[in-house]
Amino acid sequence: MLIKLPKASDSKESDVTPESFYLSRRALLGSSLGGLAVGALAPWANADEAARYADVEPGKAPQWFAEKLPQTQWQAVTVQGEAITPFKDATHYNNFYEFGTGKGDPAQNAGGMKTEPWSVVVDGEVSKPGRYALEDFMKPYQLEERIYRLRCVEAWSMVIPWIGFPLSVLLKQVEPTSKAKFIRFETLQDPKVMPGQRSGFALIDWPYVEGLRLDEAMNPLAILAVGMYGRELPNQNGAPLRLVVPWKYGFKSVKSIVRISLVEDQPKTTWQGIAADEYGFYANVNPEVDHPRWTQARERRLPSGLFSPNIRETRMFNGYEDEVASLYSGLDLRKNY
Ligand SMILES: Nc1nc2c(c(=O)[nH]1)N[C@H]1C(S)=C(S)[C@@H](COP(=O)(O)O)O[C@H]1N2
Ligand SMILES: [Mo]
Repeated sequence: MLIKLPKASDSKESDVTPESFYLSRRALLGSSLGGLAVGALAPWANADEAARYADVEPGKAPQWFAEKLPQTQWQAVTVQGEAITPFKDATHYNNFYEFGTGKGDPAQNAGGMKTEPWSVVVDGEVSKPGRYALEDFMKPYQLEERIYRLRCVEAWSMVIPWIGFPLSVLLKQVEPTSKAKFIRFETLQDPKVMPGQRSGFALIDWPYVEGLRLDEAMNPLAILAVGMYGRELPNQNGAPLRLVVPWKYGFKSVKSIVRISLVEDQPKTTWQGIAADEYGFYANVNPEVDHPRWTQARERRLPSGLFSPNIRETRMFNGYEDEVASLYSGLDLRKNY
């Protein structure tokens, strides 16, 4: 199923500048995918690219993922003329407070989180609630690659090739009742493996919770991701299942999900609990509404250094205005930040 998206995010394969490419790496590392033949290689994955984009570390994909990957629809959505962030940056500059507050902490500490077996609960206002082993949960879904901008509220950004499926497909399947108005997500809570949950970091009331309005969740850009860079998600990026909503600040894209609930009332989210005047429920990327302590008009695109800070103008809805602006017609985006 190819989702038809208008101009801004619809593009030709040649529009993506694959700075640090990964697909061809899969050709070299077929064995890392459980010895299965890797099909559906993009036509531009030639030997030159294989040499240039060799920075993706292979992972240990669970069987269900290795079996699904060859049927993935590659580049179902891309960005135009912007380089994909190198794998190393996307996996070593993270926010995942369960594993510490430093950008390098998740890469260092998340290895101990066991993602197999994993179960997901779907409950609340749905006709078909359930508790699923992840491999069963994933059975109905066809994987797609979505290359999206990720804009953190801290004014840095990346371009990440996710692998996942539209949240709307899950929603249609579980059949929200007429009372369901919002969707609420919960991250794993396990102080044994998550040092951030046992340290005195009492600012956060665990587990990490995020939510969307139901119509936002139904937007074709909202996905649940299980992979990135042609492989499964690394733990520090929210394995084995995370949300990705590219038009919102990164903190909405909750990681390592164990529970998905359809609810009547707007969920109380983690960042609202920390500082409601700084982090709102909507959290739409908006260059015209500054954070109380810094401007949101610009962002540092990673990789970014002292001598090449790589500053860009931040775009309304992170560049996805054509696709999502209609969700907010009549809503005061200054009040509903
Ligand atoms: N459970 C959980 N999810 C989370 C976070 C977190 O601390 N805990 N951080 C959020 C923030 S602030 C950002 S910017 C993104 C970062 O995703 P990435 O590390 O995969 O780039 O994850 C979001 N999801
Ligand atoms: Mo963030």
